[in-house]
Amino acid sequence: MALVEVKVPDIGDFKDVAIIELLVKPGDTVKAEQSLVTVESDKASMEIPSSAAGVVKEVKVKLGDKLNEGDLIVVLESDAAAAPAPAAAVPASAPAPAAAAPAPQAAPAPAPAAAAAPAASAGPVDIVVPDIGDFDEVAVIEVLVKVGDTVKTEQSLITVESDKASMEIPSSHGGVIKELLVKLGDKVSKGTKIAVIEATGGAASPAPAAAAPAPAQAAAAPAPATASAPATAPVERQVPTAALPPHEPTKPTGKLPHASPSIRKLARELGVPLEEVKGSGAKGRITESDIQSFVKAVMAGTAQTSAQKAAAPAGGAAGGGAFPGLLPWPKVDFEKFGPVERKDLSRIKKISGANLHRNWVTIPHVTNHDDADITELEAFRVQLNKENEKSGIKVTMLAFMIKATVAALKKFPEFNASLDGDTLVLKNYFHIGFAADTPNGLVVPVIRDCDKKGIFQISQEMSELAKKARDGKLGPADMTGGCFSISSLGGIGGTYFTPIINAPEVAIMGVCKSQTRPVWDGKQFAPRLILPLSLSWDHRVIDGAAAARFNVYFASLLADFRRIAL
Ligand code: CAO
Repeated sequence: MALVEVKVPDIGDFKDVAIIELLVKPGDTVKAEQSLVTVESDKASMEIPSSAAGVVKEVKVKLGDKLNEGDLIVVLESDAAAAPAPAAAVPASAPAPAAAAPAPQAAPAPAPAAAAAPAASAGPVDIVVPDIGDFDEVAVIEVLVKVGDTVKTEQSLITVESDKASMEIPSSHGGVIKELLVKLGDKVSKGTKIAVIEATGGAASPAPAAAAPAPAQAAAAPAPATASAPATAPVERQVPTAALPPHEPTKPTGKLPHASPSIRKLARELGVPLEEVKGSGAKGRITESDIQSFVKAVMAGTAQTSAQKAAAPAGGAAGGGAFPGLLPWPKVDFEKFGPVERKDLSRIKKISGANLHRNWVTIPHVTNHDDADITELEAFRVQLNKENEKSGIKVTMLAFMIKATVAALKKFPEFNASLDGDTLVLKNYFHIGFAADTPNGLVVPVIRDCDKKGIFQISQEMSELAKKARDGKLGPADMTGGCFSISSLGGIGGTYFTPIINAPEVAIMGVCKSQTRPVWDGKQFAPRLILPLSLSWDHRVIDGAAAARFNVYFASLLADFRRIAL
């Protein structure tokens, strides 16, 4: 075992570049060529690999440190007999030290060759990929300009990326882009023609600005190659091996999201539009956990990519998407018709809206309406509250409905289920959710194990959860695990409505305000207190007959609560 010092290799013109990511810590076992840190300039970012394999003994740098060639990064305990020569930063397999520097540099070539080179007259000029060190066959991941754009000398035209670094390739001339010869996914090397520019005047340089000159080249005057005749081999176009995800920006954004090459690669593999991910790292840098959170949010339906929004039938600019032929959402200049105010949807509304929308369009809903005669139950409830005035616990009809729901779920188990692909998951627990109206929007807290709780305990928990909901203090644990939900508008009014199923549940009971109505008892019309019921159910799981039976049974329990004990 020997101690090996791993230093920054020849990184060309990369000078004083800041460390933005530490990729190893003491105790880590690293392989040769494994990335140790990521450094970044304003035009490029790169990972610096280890020159040897071993166990990290000491990390000699920290976030924000500025690195230069030869700086010590880590000390490894290694089997290697002697410290090998520093690995080339990019690509790791660089054959010769002079060529090793991939050299994405902090800024484009400091002095465009224009100053030293003979002035060129205005006219079409081929813009080629300059000497970018050992970067060979690197993929174009962003095209920053389009035909017709006016660009300045040194303005970035495309971004290229290898597995360890990404860099922007600047234009050697200013002018108007006449032709764009590369597209996303193309592989480019030194000399690849990127564009034809109608140069704007004599200031144009005949030599491509070096994106990343190796030190030797930087020191010497650049060789005067003619812009229209790339010095190196003809352009080799390649079809990308893997299809680029559809979100990949095809129009210039002018700004590459702040992320290391490995994060970009991860995002591409997962189809994550990196420009839509919010970075939590230093200076908004996108980290792996940002990507994970983004993917989780999209999968959970709490966030949408802009492509999904555009495809959405409501609120999005474009129609179609999952519903081809659907008209786009109308874009109306409301101000034309009168004064308006704009207010962002609350966080709860955004989250519940996305969930409700998904549930509405993906579940084949049917709603059965029915009535329950709660005359006796209401009298009992009023009496109960009178007797227990001092307890501070007020019993509302909802608590009775929760108990009746448990009994109905026991009798009709397919209502206490969730679909998992083609499998029905039948639950042997009874957690009931209730919709609560809060100043910020609708939430559905869940009361657990309602089969094991009495009316008073349910009433108490309900009032605590409703308060927590109104105060915006419900946590995820308060709102998950529900089997069936009840949405009660009874304290407000209405007759019947169509509640939306709270997926992955398969049914929801909506109730409106009870009213005294004349009901024929066989001999005469008698005044009875009638509670309107609206049961929405998932037709993939439940049939209409079962739904009607559920309602009839539920209503019979409320009509004579003693039946619950049967
Ligand atoms: N018929 C007649 N009166 C009813 C009733 C019914 N079905 N349900 C409740 N009431 C009465 C209560 O008895 C109470 O009367 P008093 O003040 O005279 O005692 C009053 O209405 C208010 O009740 P409440 O709403 O405070 O209590 P609750 O237990 O019925 O409901 C809660 C609690 C949190 C569910 C409710 O406040 C709420 O937020 N409801 C809205 C749910 C909702 O928004 N659903 C729609 C979802 S779909 O968009």
